[in-house]
Amino acid sequence: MLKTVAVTPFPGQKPGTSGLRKKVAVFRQSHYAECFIQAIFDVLEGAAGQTLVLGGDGRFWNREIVQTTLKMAAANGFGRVIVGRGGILSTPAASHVIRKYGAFGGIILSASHNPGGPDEDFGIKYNIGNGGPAPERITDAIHARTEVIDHYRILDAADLDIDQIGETRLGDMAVQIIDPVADYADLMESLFDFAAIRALIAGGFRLTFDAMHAVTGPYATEILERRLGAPADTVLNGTPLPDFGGHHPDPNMVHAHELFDRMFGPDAPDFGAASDGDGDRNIILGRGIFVTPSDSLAMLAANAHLAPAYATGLAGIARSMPTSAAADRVAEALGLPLYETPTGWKYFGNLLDAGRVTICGEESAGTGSDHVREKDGLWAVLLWLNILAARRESVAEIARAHWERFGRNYYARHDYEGIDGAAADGLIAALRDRLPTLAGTRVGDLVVAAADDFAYQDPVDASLSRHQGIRILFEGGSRIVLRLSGTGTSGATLRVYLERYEPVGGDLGRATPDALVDLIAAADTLAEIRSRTGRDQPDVIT
Ligand code: VG1
Ligand code: CO
Repeated sequence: MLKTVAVTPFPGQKPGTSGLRKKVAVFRQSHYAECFIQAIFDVLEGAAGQTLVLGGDGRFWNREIVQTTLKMAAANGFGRVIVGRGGILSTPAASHVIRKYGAFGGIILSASHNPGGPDEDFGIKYNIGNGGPAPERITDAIHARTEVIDHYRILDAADLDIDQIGETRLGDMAVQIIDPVADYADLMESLFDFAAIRALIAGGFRLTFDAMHAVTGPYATEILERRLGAPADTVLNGTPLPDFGGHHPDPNMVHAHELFDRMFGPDAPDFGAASDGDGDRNIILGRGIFVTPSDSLAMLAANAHLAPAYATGLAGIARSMPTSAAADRVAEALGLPLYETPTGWKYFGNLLDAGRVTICGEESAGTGSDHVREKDGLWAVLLWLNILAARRESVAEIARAHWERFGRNYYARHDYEGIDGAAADGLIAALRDRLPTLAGTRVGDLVVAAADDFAYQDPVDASLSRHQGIRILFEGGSRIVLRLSGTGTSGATLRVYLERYEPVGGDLGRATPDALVDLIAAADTLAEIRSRTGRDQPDVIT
C-alpha cells in the first residue's frame, strides 16, 4: 500500500564533499533519512520505470536504510532496484554496477573513512548514470529541495530478504539482489595482467592488505587470495563489521598503524596496502617505505602503460588542487594535459566522460581511472602489483628511480580536527581578506610569490566552483594550501597542505618533516593557526 507521509523540513541536509554525512543519532530521527531520499528522488528527471543501484559499506544503520530506500523507490515509480547482497557494495563496485547495468543512478550508503556504530557516522550519497558522484548542480538542487519538502512517499510493506541472490518484487518494482563482488572482480581481471601478478606471488613475493574491518574484505579476499593465489592470511581484518571493530576505517599512519609497524618492522613483506570504509581509498607501502598518495598518483601515471588496460597510453591526468604537483611533472614529460580540480571526486566526472583524462588522484589516498567514476582502492593496489610484476623491482627502487627522473615533491597534510566552527571560519576569512597583499611577504627564508582563493571552471560544462581553498605559493615552487573539510560531522576540520619541490640533483632522500620544517612554521605565521584554533599541533599528519 502506498503511503504519503507529511513532514516538516530538517535544517542542514546539505551534501558535503561526498554526500550527506551526519551522526547516526541524527539519521535515526523519524523521517530524517526519508526526507533526504525523497529530495533526491524529487530532483531526478525521467527516473520513472528506470533502474536504481543500491548498496553501502555495511556500517551500522546500513541495513535499515536499504529497506527504507527500497520501499521509497517502489513508491516513487522506479522499475527496478539492483541491490548488493546484504546491502553491501563498495563505492567503486557501485559505480561499476551502475555503468554495467545501464542504471539511471545509484544510492550509496556510506560515511567512508569516518567511524561507524550507533554513536558514530552514517551517510547517503547519490550517484548519476555515469557511475560518478552527482555534480554540484544536482547536490545543490537536492539541498534546496530538502528545505521545502513537505511529504514523502513510501510503500507500506514488510522488509525484504536482501541476503539471497535472486529477483523478487516490491509492489510494481523488481528487486534484484546481486553478488556484490563478482562484477567488480571481473572488471579488475579485465584491466590487469593477472597471470603476471599470479606468477610474481607464486615466486615468493609477499604482500599484505588491511581491509580495516570495512567493505573491501570480501573484495580483497576474492581477488588477492582466490584469483591471484596469495596465501590465505594476506587479507587482514577481512570481515566487515558494523562498527569497523571500533576503529576509524581511515588508512593512514594513525589509524592503520599496525600495517605501518609491519611494513617498517623486521621481516616486512614486499608490499602492503590498506583501504577505507567504502573501498575507494588506498595507501601503498613497500618494505620500509610509505608512498604518499600524491607520489603514488605520479608513479602510477608514469608506469600505467605496463598494465594491459593502459598499454596504449593515457589521454591525460587530473589531480585535485591540494594534491602535490608530482603528477604534473609526469604529464609534462609524457606530453599529456594535466587538470587541477577542486577537492572531491565529483569534479573528475566530466573530464573522464569527455575522454580528456584517464587517471585521476587526490592527496587523500584516492586514485582511480576511467574504468569507473569513483576513486578505487583495490584498483590502485592491482595497478601497483601489475607494475611490480612487470618491472621486478621493489617499491623503494621504483620510488627512488622516479624521484631521480622527475625530482621529488616533499608533501604532508596536517589536520586540526574538531575545532570550533567559528574559529575555523574566522581563520579562513582573515586569510582571504589578506590575499591581495600577501605577495612579496617574507616569512623566514620564504617569500610569497602569489596567493589566491582557488576557483575552478569546468572545461566541459563551464560550471564555476569558487572558494575551493586558499593557496599560498612561494618563490622556488613551495606551497601551502588551507581549506576546511566537507566530510566531518563534529566541529570543523582545518586541513593544511604543505609541499616543497626538490629538483633532480637535489637532496631526494630527506625525511619529510625535515624537508617541510620552514613551511610548517610559515603556515602558522601566515594563518595564525595556534592562536586562532588553540592547538599547538595537528591531530593527524598524513
Ligand atoms: C575528504 C578528502 C577528499 C575526498 C573526500 C571524500 O574531503 O580531503 O579528497 O574526496 O574526503 O573521500 P574533505 O572535504 O573532508 O577534505 V571518501 O573516501 O570520504 O568518499
Ligand atoms: Co571512501
